[in-house]
Amino acid sequence: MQHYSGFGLLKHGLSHHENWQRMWRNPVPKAQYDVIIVGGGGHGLATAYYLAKVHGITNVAVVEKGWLGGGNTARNTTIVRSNYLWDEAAWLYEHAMKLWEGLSQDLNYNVMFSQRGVMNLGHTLQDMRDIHRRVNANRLNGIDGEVLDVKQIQEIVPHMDCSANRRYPVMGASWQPRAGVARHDAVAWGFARGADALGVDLLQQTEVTGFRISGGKVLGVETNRGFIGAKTVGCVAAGNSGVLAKMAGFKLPVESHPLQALVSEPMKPILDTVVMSNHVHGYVSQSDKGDLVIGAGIDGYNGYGQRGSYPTIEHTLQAIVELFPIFSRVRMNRQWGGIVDTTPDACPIISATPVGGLFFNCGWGTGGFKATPGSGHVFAATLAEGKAHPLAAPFTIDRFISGKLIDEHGAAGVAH
Ligand code: FAD
Ligand code: PYC
Repeated sequence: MQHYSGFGLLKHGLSHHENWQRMWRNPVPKAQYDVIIVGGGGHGLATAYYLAKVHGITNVAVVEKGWLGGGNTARNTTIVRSNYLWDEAAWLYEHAMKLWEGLSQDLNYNVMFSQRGVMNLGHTLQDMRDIHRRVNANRLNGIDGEVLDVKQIQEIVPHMDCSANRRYPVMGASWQPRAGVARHDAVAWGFARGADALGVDLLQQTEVTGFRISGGKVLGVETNRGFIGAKTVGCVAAGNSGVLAKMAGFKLPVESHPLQALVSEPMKPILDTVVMSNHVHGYVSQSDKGDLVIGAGIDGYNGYGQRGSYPTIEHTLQAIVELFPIFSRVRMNRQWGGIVDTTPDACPIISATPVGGLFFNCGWGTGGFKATPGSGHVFAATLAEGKAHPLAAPFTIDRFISGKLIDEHGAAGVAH
């Protein structure tokens, strides 16, 4: 790290940020790659990075219609946890958690992973039964988890209203100490820089408009910059996955919905953990800048607009004020939305498809940021080997035919 004197700080503060080195190249697309990744969000960039780093496959392009990390990666509220109920999901998210724990060192880029703990509140007897069950299941899988009583909750979050006379009184919570938040942009930039340094071409402003398929096998992608050939194509396009599948001639069991978030004006530090409530239905943390970062569930209708409806904003803020009456006069600064791709069992799809050489990694819905390194890691292995990584194997599209669903609606944290 560079240290500046007071004068140096002033000089750099007033400079015009000239002659900064680019973090990655701006290459012209090659005619042919070994692997094309469609979608330059965190998952796509992580996939490219691990393809190059772990599997030595460097003739790779990431094709992004906008700018790197500008989709859900830039729009999410950065909660990272691994406290899922069923073994298959818990193993996948815990794999990601272990990668998070070494990610800044691995990328040599500070992703500001802050393990400040995540609390999931219970407001009814059934909530508490579910919490006990999930924490027990987590512990059996070696994942940290505790059940907190009201007194323990108040010690961690003294400003939350835990009085017994609330409409939905807080009765307890699950608590994952290793969970927390990370800096979303830095995650995309760190993976992008790492992938570029290993030879991956990052192609921005390059939109996939179709697939060239012959004899049931993918030959490459049609784009607004022309055809680009590849032996293998991996689609990691979140809310646009259904659109891409349609281009390839099949249907995915995903629905795209708006998911909104809000940030308040910055305040002095008041909340140093993450609080989520499925039941009252809102969640809140405080960013390093001081804003309250707030969200809830999806808007109920399907759509590709990156915004959302007013009733969801009102409902979300009602929930936060129900939990934290002390925040009732805090002003909201910004609101935005992303497009999330939800599946019937609230679990992702990491899978081969009916088209040879074409794979999809999607369906992360409202909760894929936390999986970013793990998703990229197992998808890279899946693309490199041409068959599912063991941790990805339960998440193929076949489960919607066989019925072997992994229902994680309870652990999803926000409704969808
Ligand atoms: P994206 O970042 O969306 O990347 C997909 C990319 O594909 C986009 O950049 C898009 O432009 C590109 N693309 C699409 N179509 C094409 C095409 N035809 N050609 C080329 N490129 C294309 N998850 C959590 O774990 N914790 C949270 O706290 C959390 N909060 C959230 C809050 C909000 C408001 C939202 C919207 C989401 C939240 N999520 C959260 C979910 C999380 O953001 C996503 O699951 C995750 O970021 C998905 O990453 P991705 O890289 O797959 O998608
Ligand atoms: O999956 O933990 C989560 C989450 C929080 C906010 C949105 N998704």
